[in-house]
This record gives sequence, C-alpha cells and structure tokens, in this order.
Amino acid sequence: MRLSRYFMPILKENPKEAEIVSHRLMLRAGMIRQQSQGIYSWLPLGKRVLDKVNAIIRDEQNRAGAIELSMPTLQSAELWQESGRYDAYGKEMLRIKDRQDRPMLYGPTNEEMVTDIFRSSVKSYKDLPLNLYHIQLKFRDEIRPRFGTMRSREFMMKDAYSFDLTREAAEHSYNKMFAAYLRTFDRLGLRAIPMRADTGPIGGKLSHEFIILADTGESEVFCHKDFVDFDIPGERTDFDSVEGLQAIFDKWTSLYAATSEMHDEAAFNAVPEGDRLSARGIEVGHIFYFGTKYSEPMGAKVQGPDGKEHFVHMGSYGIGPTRLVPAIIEASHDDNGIIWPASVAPFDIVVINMKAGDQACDDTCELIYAALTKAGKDVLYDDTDDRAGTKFATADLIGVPVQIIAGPRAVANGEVEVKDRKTGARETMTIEAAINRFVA
Ligand code: 5CA
Repeated sequence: MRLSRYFMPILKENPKEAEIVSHRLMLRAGMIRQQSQGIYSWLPLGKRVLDKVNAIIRDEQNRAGAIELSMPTLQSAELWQESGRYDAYGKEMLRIKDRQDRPMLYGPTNEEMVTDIFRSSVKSYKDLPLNLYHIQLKFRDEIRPRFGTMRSREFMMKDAYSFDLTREAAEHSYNKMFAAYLRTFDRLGLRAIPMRADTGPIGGKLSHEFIILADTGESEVFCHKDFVDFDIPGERTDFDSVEGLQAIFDKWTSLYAATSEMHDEAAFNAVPEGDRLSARGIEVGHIFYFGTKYSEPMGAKVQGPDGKEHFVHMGSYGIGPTRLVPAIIEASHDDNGIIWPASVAPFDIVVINMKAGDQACDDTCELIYAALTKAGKDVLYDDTDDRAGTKFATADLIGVPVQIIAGPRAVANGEVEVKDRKTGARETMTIEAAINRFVA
C-alpha cells in the first residue's frame, strides 16, 4: 500500500475527548471515527487490525470445533417474548418498529435466535454436540458508553452457542471454549486470566470472564499472581479429549480469581499475602453455561438414546473484537504511539522514503516494496513528500513492527536502516540483506 494513495487521517493534536491512551492513539492514528455517541466507523487502518483480530478468533473457534454462520443484527421481538427476556432486558435494548408496526430490536446478543435455528432442524442426540458462532455487530444502549470502542453502544461480538444432550457433555463444550479462549488471547499478544463471574442478563450459574490486567480497566479484580505465568494450551491440544480439557480447566481454576461481583474476601485472604493480586482489568471475553434456560421456554429438544425427548443444555461464549483492539493498545504502547504484536499489526513492515523524488531513494524503496509485497508481506510504503521527521513520527504512532528507512546517504552506499519499533534498535545493512531478512 502506498501511503500517498491510502486513507489514514492522522491527527497532530491530542483529541480532548479521549480519557485513556488507547482511545487517544486510535483517534490520532486515524483508526476510528465517532459517528454518534458510542457508534464508530472503523477507518482503513483500524479495519485492518480488526480483521486480523477476527481471523485469529475464527481460527481458534474452528480448531475447537465451532462452526461459523451469520445471523442478522435486526431481530423480531417475538422470539424474545418466548424466552421471557423481551421485558426483562430493559432500556439497554434498542427497540424498533417496522412499517407494519411489528416490534423489532437490534440484537444485544443471540441466544433466542440461535435456539430458534437449532429447534427448527435438530431433532436427535446424534447431531450433538453442536456449537454455532458468528462475528456480528451488536447494540446495547449503554448508560455510559466511553473510552472509544472499549465500551461502545454498537460493538462487534464473536458469540458462540453450544448445544448438548446432558450437563456433562455441556461442560465439555464449555471447556473447549475455555481452552480456545486461552489460546486466542495468547495469540493476540495478551495475558487474559479467567475469573469467576456474575452472569447478569444471560443467566446460569457457571461463568468465567477473561480479564486483561490494566490500570485503565473498568472492572476491579482479585486473583493469585501465579496466573500471570501459567502455560497456555498448545497447538496440538486435543479438543475431543474430555479428560485433557478438564485438566486444563482444573489447572486454570485451581487458584483464586474472581471479579468484584463474585469476590469472596475470606477466600482471597487465605491466599498468602505476597501472592495476592488486586488490580483493575478489562473484560475481553465472557463464557456461560446456563443449562435449559432458553431451551425449555422455547421448546428446543432432541430425542435421546432412551427414545425420550430432552431439552438441550446450552452455553454461550462471547469475545469483543472491537474492545480487544483498544485492550491490545493499553497493553502495548509507549510515548510515541502504538506497538502492535506482529500477529495483529495492520502492516508487517513500513518502508520509509526519507527523500521522495530523489531517484536513488525512489528506486531503492520501489525495489524493497515490490520484493516484500511479492513475498506475501503486508507493506506500507511511505512515498509521500512529508519531512523525514513527520514520517518517523507517523511510523512510530501507527506501531508497525518493522521500519525500513531509506535515506540518500545510506542509499548511496547501497544500504538502508532497519528499525525495530518495539526495542527502537536500528541496524544498517545492505538492501539485499534487508529484503532477505523478511523474505526468508
Ligand atoms: N451472549 C453472551 C455470550 S455470547 C454475552 O452477550 N456475553 S457478554 O455480555 O459478556 O458480552 C460478551 C463480550 O462482548 C464481552 O466480554 C465484551 O468483550 C464484549 N462487549 C460487551 N459489551 C460491550 C460494549 N458495550 N462495548 C464493547 N464490547 C462489549
């Protein structure tokens, strides 16, 4: 991508409305734009990051056996009247009428709709277990939308829904998502700790929130500090192994960890004082097991091996991609801007032409840009005629992991500089060596 032809509206000044660093940096880097309170456009740079986050989420959902579909944002009120949640959900739900005066709503979550899909076609235990997910916009008319896309009214959610014949089978489905979440957040460069959590309007008794520790987090959390160094389940985790997944769940719930709603002061005080971590955190995922809460009122049942009909046991599993992007920035930035983990960086490499219009600099940059693009890298080429200082500041602000800098003096020697955004380390090398480093 040539920066001269891209759309990346950088702000020079710090936006006044942004209270936390991730919101400030997302606005300054031209990643998002507020359209009305708590409703955002994702501009091209932000969209690239969001897509990469979603690709990792999708990969891990699929690995754990979940199946992707797509459900609409607008839902009919009828389904919610069946479950009894239409009135219970209150003012957070945006209610709309269509031209025939039929009550509709912008979905805040999808338990009812997916249960309707399930009951219309699944009739036998032989078709279980089943886990269906989508990545879709949601709307919740939050009282206090704030911190940019961290807590917005329209936001994206990956929401998965599992269906099983028995409670035991449903617990295995829960454990699959539990392990998949540990892997997902790890691949996003984050350390997320599962904590016992309240279930709120979704319901049920078994629930964990996945929390990233951050001073700017909205939740108050309490946990054993050893969680910070626990091992993440490997790529070869067998998601069909009941015992294997139970062992992962048991290990990750063996020490104290709870959100403030579930906090048990006495149990926490039983943790040796030096091991207690009381901090603030960002909830990036939330999983629930709620048994037959929706299947009973909505009549979602299957025939069991005993020939009788059974209401299915369900769980739901959410991750907030549009919250994860600012959460990653909260965890990874410095005074100059964002530092993206390579897995979600909008571009792998930025090539900086310090003197656009200078034949040697132009030729060198074109050569590098073409070679790296051909090798499948996402390359941003700063070919604009901005001053070098402005280009460096922009490259640091947008947080691309590697900068290849071509200035007239180095290029005259057949060399460029390679800078690591995270460490700031710079290395001068031949043009060929620079290309080979990232092609190999
Ligand atoms: N049906 C369940 C799971 S699918 C559910 O709705 N769970 S939730 O309410 O906990 O939301 C799931 C995730 O969505 C949260 O962990 C959070 O990451 C994200 N989320 C929720 N509300 C917002 C919001 N207002 N802005 C941004 N992300 C949000």
